[in-house]
Amino acid sequence: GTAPESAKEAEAWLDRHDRAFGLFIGGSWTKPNETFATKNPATGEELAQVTQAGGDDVDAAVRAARKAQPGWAKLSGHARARVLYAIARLIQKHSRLFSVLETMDNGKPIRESRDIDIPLVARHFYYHAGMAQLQDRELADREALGVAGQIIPWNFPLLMLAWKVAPAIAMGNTVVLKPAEYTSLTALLFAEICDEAGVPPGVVNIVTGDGEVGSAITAHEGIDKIAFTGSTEVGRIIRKATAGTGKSLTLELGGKSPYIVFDDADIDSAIEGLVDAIWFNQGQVCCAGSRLLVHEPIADVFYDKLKARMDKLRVGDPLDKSIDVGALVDPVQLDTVSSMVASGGGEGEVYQSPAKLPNAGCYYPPTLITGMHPAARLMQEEIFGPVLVSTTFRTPDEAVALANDTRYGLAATLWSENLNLALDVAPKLAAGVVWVNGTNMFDAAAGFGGVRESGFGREGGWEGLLAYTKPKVKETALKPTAA
Ligand code: TXE
Repeated sequence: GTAPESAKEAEAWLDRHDRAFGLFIGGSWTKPNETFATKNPATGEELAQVTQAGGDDVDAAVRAARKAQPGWAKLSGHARARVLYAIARLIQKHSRLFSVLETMDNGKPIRESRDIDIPLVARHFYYHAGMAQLQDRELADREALGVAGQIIPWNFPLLMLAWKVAPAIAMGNTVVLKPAEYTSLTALLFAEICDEAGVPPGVVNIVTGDGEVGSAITAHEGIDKIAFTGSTEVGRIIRKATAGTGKSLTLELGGKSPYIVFDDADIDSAIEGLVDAIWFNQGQVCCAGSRLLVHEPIADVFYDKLKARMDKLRVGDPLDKSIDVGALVDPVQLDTVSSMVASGGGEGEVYQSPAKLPNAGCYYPPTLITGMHPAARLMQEEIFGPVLVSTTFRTPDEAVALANDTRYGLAATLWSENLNLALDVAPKLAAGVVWVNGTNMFDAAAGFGGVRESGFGREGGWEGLLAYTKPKVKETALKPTAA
């Protein structure tokens, strides 16, 4: 076909599966059934057919996970660690296939999937392999929760899978994971390497399909914990659905994270940071620095430089290694973004990158909207696209007030060369993570998560690990001691 050289391996993998996928349950594949198309958003072409799981499938997956759980938890931490190391190594071995497939299914630039997503996935499994061993001694008083139901979004398909699966199985849980309906392919490839890595049947189960499948997982009585990343709206539905059940819950939801630039900031670095904050992954990032707050004295200079930088962004075919901004995930998402700008952009001054967009595909130009009232709809609502909204501030107190004027609280970024100012402002920002003179810094060892309507619970690090455990029931009864 017309596939570029770099896509050949991924195309061959799809062909090997006759471009139709079943579900991965109890270590084996079901026949493709009730399938729907997953498309390449950069071209609109269908990549493969993916199964819409039914209630019975979810039930079968939960039963497989339940059956496998005691045996998996009974292994030593060291034995589980070996499996996680094997997963990490196989991710690295097949990293080219994973990155190309991710880019084809999601639309993100290959530079990002190759240099960020997939390496972070491998690191997440390496890190949690190390953590698994702690259960032999340091964490001997904690045990697995049981079966985790994990529902993930489409913006970082394999990375979100890693954030969910690695800590869960490290601690002896088994999982039923549902990828987002736009981006199931790397999760299915992951299922294949599980086998190769020696993951016992039933420890990792992958069921594909839409929100109906997600709600069947949420409602299933055989599940002990739900971990969800996605929209605040669905997070609310899941919280209600799990209320009054014994299920544990962690939610990682939307954001409208402030990006504050003080007048003494290193402006060029702050602008490079901003490119990363809002145009990385076409702005489809929960912690995107999507609300720019600029100190008034530098506002004109800053906006001019930012526009000049926007003019240089290369928008286009995500498989092209020189591309900065690729395609949005789906025509629905493109429509959401463009109608939000069409209806709300008039409240400010809109500047769009002059890049020539490809004719086909879900492309939207990098966009800056300045002079926004803090209460404007686009200043308050998550756009989840390459659209930056902005206003100015006069004092640090005003910057803090504007930054916190949101129902969300996932991340915040601030730029200043004045250490005293930075250390004064950072703790006042209501956010799960605050980055100073940098942005989008992720590490498997650092817990990530939000406050307020951005959700609760942390993923990664110590807290993320403990969220998949409970205190171990001690079998030795306490004897009353002589007074
Ligand atoms: O998310 P959904 P969508 C935001 C972003 C975006 C908007 C809509 O603003 O524009 O959400 O995106 C599953 N019970 N974010 O509609 O629906 C669904 O199948 C259980 C922010 O894609 O939340 C998918 O697997 N599960 C975000 C997952 O939930 C249900 C990332 C997420 O999809 C369900 C994604 C239900 N009732 C979107 N309904 C972030 N914070 O990173 C759907 N799902």
